Amino acid sequence: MSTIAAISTPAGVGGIAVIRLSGSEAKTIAERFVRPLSDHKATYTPFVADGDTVDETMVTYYQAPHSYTGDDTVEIACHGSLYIQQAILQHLIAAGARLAEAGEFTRRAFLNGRLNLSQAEAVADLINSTTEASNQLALSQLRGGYQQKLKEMRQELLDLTALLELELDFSQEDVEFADRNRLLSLSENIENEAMRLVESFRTGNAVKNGIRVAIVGKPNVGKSSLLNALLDDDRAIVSNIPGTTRDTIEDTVTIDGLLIRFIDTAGIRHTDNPIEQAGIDRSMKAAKEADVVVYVVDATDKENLNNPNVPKIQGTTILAINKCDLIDHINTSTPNHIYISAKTGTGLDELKHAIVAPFKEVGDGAMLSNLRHFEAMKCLLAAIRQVRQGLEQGTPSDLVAIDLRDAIHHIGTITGEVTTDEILGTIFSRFCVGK
Ligand SMILES: Nc1nc2c(ncn2[C@@H]2O[C@H](COP(=O)(O)OP(=O)(O)OP(=O)(O)O)[C@@H](O)[C@H]2O)c(=O)[nH]1
Ligand SMILES: [Mg+2]
Repeated sequence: MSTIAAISTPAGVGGIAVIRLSGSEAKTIAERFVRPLSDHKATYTPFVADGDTVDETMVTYYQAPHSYTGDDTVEIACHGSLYIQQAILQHLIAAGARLAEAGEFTRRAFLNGRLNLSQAEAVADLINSTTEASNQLALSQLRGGYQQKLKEMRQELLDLTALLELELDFSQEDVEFADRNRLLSLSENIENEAMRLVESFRTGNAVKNGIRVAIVGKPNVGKSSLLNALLDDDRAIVSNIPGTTRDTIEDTVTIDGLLIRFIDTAGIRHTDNPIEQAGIDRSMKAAKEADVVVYVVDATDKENLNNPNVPKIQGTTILAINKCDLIDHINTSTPNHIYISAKTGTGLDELKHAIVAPFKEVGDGAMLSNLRHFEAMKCLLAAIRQVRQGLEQGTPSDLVAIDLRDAIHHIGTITGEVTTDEILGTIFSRFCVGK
């Protein structure tokens, strides 16, 4: 396998930079420039090329298979000037290494069995995670997450399918090798697990990519004031003229380790103004796409307060009764509400808590956050449902076997037992060069 090299630290000037070299010739190539290396030890050594010292470096050698990639690997820590980084890399390439492609180190780790596919994907998520919660999610996936359970289920399914297929070879005789009850209960277990994971994707995805919170309601209730208060920034224009906000305004903030994207929207009312109407259409769209809708009503507006026109959405809706500083007696029959004042700040902590609460329970790997896994999981769910129904309805075994193979294939694409170049291509293209 060819020896690859890349700068593994971010592009730019830093205190130090790390250049990684991996492949069968890694040690030989490195030792043309540095002092002899010993396994798993860092060597303080000048990096000398053509008689000139390029830099004083710290070089670590990891002998195969005990390295990140599983191949011989050398990591050269040098001073982080752009000149030094580039010079060292170019010397390594002139000496026979090849520039690594995006994700190639991790791809090799996968090919050498150092990581499974979902762990490789988790590494990409880990690198890209920006908040504590998305970091936790990636870490739990790196540790195995829901993979282990799926793997065991797949193995059992494989065994039973083999038995079922064996029966087909004896189709003249009336034999039954595969225990139908076991097969049925296994299919049910897989169906339930797949269903749970498919359902967890909305939450998992929100934790990973940010929770979309739309602030909607009638004009002038204080939506933009609330946005500004939540962001602690003068982001949106506030005025006492109803219909101030025309376009959606978004910004992000971290609450309790979760990335939250707040979306202020145009107040919803009947209007003949086409521009305002376009804004209202956007409000409805934002509400539909949101993970959480904060529906704001004005505490002084008795009618709206008791019959709030809360849009129906998939996610959670929180009713925020704003301007509570203007009333002294609070009274409403509406359930699930929080009293707030965007002006004084009353109730904002409670509101923030209500927004993040459903996303705080990041169980150990219990959540699906990867789009590829989500798509495969939906295919698995469809296939295993067919199997379950087939078994219940006494469908001929050869047809059940086809659905079983289909289900096994889809579990395999998630756990990494089944890979195609296409799958590998999509996964590793998400990495940057040097990882
Ligand atoms: N007393 C009081 N006034 C508030 C509060 N929140 C907002 N206001 C006032 O209510 C008026 C409308 O506020 P906005 O934030 O512009 O309301 P909006 O819902 O964004 O309105 P549109 O963009 O027109 O839909 C402004 O005069 C605010 O100062 C509050 O909590 N208490
Ligand atoms: Mg507004």
